[in-house]
Amino acid sequence: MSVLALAGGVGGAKLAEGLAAVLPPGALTVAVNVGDDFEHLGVRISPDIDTVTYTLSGLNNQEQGWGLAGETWQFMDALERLGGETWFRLGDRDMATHIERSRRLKAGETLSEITLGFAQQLGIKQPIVPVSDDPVRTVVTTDQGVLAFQDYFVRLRCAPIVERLEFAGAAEARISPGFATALAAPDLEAIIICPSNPFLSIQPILSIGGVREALEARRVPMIAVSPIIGGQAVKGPAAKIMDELGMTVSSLGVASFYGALLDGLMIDTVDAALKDEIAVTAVAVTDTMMRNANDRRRLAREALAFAERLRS
Ligand code: FO1
Repeated sequence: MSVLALAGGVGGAKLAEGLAAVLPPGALTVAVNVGDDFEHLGVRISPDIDTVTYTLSGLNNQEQGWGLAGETWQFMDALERLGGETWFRLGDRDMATHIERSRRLKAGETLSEITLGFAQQLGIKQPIVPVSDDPVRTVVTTDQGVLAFQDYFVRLRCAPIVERLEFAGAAEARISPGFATALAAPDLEAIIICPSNPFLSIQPILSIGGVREALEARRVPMIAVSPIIGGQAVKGPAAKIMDELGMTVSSLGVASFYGALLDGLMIDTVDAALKDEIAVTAVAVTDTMMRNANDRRRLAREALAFAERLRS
């Protein structure tokens, strides 16, 4: 049996970790957003791929969600002394990832090959694949002008008011080989959209040429876990962006965002009253907060069981 998970940043990586823990090695493919990628200080940085890779290898900084545990910051301190840009925090160990990825890209390797190579080196047993090896860049049009994603998200701390999101290159970008293989797997049993920001992490994936069509042609259930609990995002600016884009800031808004694409939506017990209003075909109500490894495994098992119920 095989399962495909779509993930972006920190929230997505948590459920991906739970799924990786409860599924047999090789049964899970995690397809990761690349819209947050950017060139910075002369290196290529793929934050969502690194967050998923570090999380599945157990090396991630659990409090922060991104970056490595036990990190040191000598490089940042030395860069500061030289007057370099230090708004995007790059730890000393994290820098190895960016330098080695950049070296391999310049040597002609694809992002997929590099990502798989790093995962294998770090002992990860579930394939992690970028959704595309072609450039896709989230561009945020705000009241403070048009911003590259990390300028909006990190440098300006999501303060600007979002007017529009675009995913430059997405229409021309091709689905990556690993993503296409997972989608076409004859033993595929479920597609799970992890509780990542629907706009910043999942929409860039859906915007890639052919992805939405491939998902609509699926023969297995596709479910999403709502990243909004009680009108608040668990982490990050999802609620703020929903509000700025004029959407209902609740699981209702998430359901209407995904529309008919979903077979089921998992919402938190806090939002149980919304269950009957949600137009998605099926709604499961459970504790969707992932506070620790047990929570991540439990939610993963419940998501798989929910998909199983929808399949039969
Ligand atoms: N997020 C921050 O809020 N501040 C940072 O300085 C920062 C640095 C950083 C470095 C490497 C990396 O892989 C992620 C990093 N992130 C940082 C998180 C990143 O901006 C987001 O996780 C994604 O782009 C959105 O999910």
